[in-house]
Amino acid sequence: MNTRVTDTPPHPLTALGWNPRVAAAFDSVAHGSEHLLVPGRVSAARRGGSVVRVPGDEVPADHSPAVLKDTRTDPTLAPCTGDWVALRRSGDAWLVEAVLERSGTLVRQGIAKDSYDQVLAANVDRVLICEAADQGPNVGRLERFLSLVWAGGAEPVVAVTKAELAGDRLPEVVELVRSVSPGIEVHVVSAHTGQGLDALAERMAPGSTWVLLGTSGAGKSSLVNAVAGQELMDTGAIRGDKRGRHTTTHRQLLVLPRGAVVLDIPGVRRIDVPGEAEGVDRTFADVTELAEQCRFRDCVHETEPGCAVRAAIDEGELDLSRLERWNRLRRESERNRARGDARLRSEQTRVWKARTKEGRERGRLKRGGR
Ligand SMILES: Nc1nc2c(ncn2[C@@H]2O[C@H](COP(=O)(O)OP(=O)(O)OP(=O)(O)O)[C@@H](O)[C@H]2O)c(=O)[nH]1
Ligand SMILES: [Mg+2]
Ligand SMILES: [Zn+2]
Repeated sequence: MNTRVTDTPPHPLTALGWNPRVAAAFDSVAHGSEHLLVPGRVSAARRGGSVVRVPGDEVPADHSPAVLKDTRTDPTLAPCTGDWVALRRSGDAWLVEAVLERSGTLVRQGIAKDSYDQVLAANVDRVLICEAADQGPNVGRLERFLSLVWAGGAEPVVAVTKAELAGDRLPEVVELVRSVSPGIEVHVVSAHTGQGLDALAERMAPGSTWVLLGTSGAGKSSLVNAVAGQELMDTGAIRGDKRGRHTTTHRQLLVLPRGAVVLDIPGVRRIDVPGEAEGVDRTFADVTELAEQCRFRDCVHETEPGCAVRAAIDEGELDLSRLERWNRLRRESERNRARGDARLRSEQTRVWKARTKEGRERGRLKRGGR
């Protein structure tokens, strides 16, 4: 048998999460371009420019006119943390020429009539939802975060942070968090005492991208730094100089020594439930599973005979308040879906009108009109 093992070195962007899907997306953009393009991953993005990671370096890059034009039409197309982009050199500067197709995004739905969805992070595999042990926990908020994650196509993992601050209440807090996280991994951690950090670091495998989601002050950055520090100490590669420390606190994209990419985005205050019904349904998987066993398909789980949901409540297996929150979030999601649809329709009308106008202009020019 003629088996030849070719030892190809890893792609220089592998450490940043480069994979065949991204490679294909990049190729299709690069082939169609008149410029020489190189791939990079956005660490932090602002209105007109981004900070982009390229092999062995991090560079500031302006957004090209094409990207700015797309952004004006649809703000969700603007580069954001975690995005893969195609860059080109323009004199001394770098330009983001295109944003590559995304997978697994964390999107906050814009609810107001004239507001847009906001992409918080792109190309994410797992979202670590951080809920501080000393402030609740707020189960309603946790359910909203979970709906957002499921709707974006990533997998949620929950971290109860600042564990040591809960004191005797910790078991109760963790129990409450688990009760609203069916089938979801829950980590109990403390950046200050080091509790749970090894177990969490263990889960952050090479090649995967994680983003931390939580309110401001939940302890996201501290956790990232603690996990990174722990890992650095594990591998004995800790750097004592100031630059090493500066890196973990000021960048939003961080590569853990063991290989996972972590996006440390600013805290999120208000979460509107996404219009996709799937987000809410998966969050309440325990309730929806029960609902499937109700005698009537259109059971609203109030007074119907043979209602499996009510039966579970009567037997103390399901909390009445969780059923109420499920109903509330479903209604909200439906409302937001309708609003999103209306916004999309008005957006399409706007684009269509602009096109018609452009067409008329072109026709006029062709006819030699003024
Ligand atoms: N006692 C204790 N305090 C913590 C722990 N983790 C973080 N803190 C403190 O909580 C505060 C907020 O922590 P950050 O890590 O900045 O929170 P954040 O979630 O990144 O906040 P934003 O970046 O504003 O979204 C800081 O004062 C931390 O020192 C912990 O495990 N125990
Ligand atoms: Mg932070
Ligand atoms: Zn029912």
